[in-house]
Amino acid sequence: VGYICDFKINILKFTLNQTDSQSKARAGTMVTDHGVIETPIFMPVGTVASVKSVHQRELKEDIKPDIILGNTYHLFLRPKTDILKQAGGLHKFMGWDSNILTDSGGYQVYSLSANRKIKEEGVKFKSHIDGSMHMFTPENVMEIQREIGADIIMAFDECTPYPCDYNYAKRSMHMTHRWLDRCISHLDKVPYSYDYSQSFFPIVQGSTYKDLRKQSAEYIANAGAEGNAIGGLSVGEPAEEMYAMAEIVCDILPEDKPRYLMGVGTPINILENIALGVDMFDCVMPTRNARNGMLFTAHGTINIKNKKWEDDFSPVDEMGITFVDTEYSKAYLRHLFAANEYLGKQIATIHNLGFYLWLVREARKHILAGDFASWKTMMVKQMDKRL
Ligand code: PRF
Repeated sequence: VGYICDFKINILKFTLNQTDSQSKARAGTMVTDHGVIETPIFMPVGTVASVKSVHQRELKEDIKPDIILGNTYHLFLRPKTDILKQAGGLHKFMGWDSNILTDSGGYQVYSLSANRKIKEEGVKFKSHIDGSMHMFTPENVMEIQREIGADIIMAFDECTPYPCDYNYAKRSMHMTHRWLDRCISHLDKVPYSYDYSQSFFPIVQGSTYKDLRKQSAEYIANAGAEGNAIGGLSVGEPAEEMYAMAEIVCDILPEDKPRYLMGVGTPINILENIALGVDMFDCVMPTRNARNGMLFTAHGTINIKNKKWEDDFSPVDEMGITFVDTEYSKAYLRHLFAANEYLGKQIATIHNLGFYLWLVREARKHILAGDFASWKTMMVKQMDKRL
């Protein structure tokens, strides 16, 4: 009693508000030093300190995600860690004062860089920007993520490709586990770079093998981290296999910690995985597909470049989740894409992110109301269409 505490709290607070009785869906609340995150949540991807084609103001006021994602791999190469440090961290650099999570580079280094060499020590890789050579290790990736300064930072892992033979998947999983131990022991030695705390999430691997997934989930659960992630899925395997793996893993990961399924997915994938007990998602799909003219709606997907929209003056989306849905017509948006105007990509991105955030907020409402399972079944059927 009477202590004046001027340091920030070093634990991610996660409260389960409701668990669904007819599925394994959960509604929760996380609290970090940058605010509250209501789950289930979708995190828009802001790879290079920018959610592509959306102003931070539109993100904050119209799309309203409680958290966005950045990538260690990209930020390390450009603008480089030193610039982020001089700026006072990623939040200040990009003008985003809400939550940020950074991925560790444990995926981007495999998908983007040429000539990568994976060894026990770490991964040597060639920059996709200027061809320069670099090395990521569990230790330096923890240091880099401290300096970038996200609220949630990720373990350094190897995301196996699909398909992946059993022996490779097993060896890789064990290496990811050894890398996790190195991440954890190194984190203890590296203080926070800024005046707020960071939470650390380890990542389950194990490809599409049930026994490996179980083993990995047990190992990761044992680490006792503040939240846990599932990696190595949505890499080309059939959706049913992804769901089967997510279910095995969710059943083992601790109930009282948030669960993050990395790089997933379509609106349908998200609802199905929420039903299995996943709380957090990220994916480039709403932003990347928007830039190609693909819109997600509650009634299916639209290719706005299609000639059929040429003289359709109805609103972009009758639901009107964000301002772009009601202020512009499909014909106008189609015209912007036909003319290759920047504004087309901006409108489509705001629409798609608005829809994804609406979807997870609706899921939460239905979990709290107790009718999530039937709502999910209805929505999955309704969204599985091309308009
Ligand atoms: N590991 C990391 N990031 C990721 C993945 C992973 O396995 C995936 C897999 N879908 C997306 N992002 N570190």
